[in-house]
Amino acid sequence: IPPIPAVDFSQFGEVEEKPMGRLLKAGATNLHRSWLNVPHVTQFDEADITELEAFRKSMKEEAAKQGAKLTPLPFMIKASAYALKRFPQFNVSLHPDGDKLVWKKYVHIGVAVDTPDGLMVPVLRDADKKSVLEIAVEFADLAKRTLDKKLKREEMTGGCFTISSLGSIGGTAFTPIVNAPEVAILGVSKAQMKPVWDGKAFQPRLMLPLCLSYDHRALNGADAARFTAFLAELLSDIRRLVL
Ligand code: CAO
Repeated sequence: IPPIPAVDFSQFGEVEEKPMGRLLKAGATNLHRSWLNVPHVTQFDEADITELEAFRKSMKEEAAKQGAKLTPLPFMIKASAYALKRFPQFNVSLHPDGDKLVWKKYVHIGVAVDTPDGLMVPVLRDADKKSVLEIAVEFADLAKRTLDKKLKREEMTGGCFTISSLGSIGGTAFTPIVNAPEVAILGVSKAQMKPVWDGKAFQPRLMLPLCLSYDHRALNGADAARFTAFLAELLSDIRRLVL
């Protein structure tokens, strides 16, 4: 790869050099490695979360009493775990020998957390076996300890699939980088009220943008379209999660 030439920026104006922190450097290495190794494609979809949002708001106080912050995220973790069980081809890693896929029988979900020192990805274990409330309580604790720099090493390893939610900040879509050796990552942008045609009239519906980047060596576009459409269906009617 042709290197980016060094530039003396001070010739253009005042500058200051500051060392990159350890976390920022480690993140840069991981992202660069994934970007160079993984042929990325991103599949976009939208979930109608109008009903989910009404339910979430009605449960927020009750969840808070148990120490959980009931944002859309715990529902997305649960729905992703459910979708990974339905589409196990998303719960694999390519074996380094290039001849095999490693199929995982467990469902551990990583969530990107923005910290002042850089990005960290705590891993919530066995998300398929936990309720949304249990996930919300556990993730609140994981996120707090991530920000307090109190995560244990084993709490940052073993992820099968990652969720990167920028929904509380904004944006309509983005293309997350796969957290290799995982083969897919779900990016979530900000839910927006949109006019949706119901066959007779436009209805105001709260639409959540989903952006699924995947490793095209392990998965194809049809897999990704099915997986994302299934996730959207689950989030549109979360009663499906108990089926
Ligand atoms: N659409 C609309 N609103 C959303 C939303 C979405 N997709 N997701 C969250 N919100 C709302 C929440 O409901 C909450 O509002 P209420 O208090 O009214 O319920 C508000 O935004 C703030 O949410 P939050 O940020 O406190 O909590 P979260 O569960 O959404 O996210 C965490 C937690 C840790 C994922 C987040 O703090 C974070 O770090 N995000 C950044 C991740 C990141 O940097 N990814 C990029 C990686 S690639 O460089």
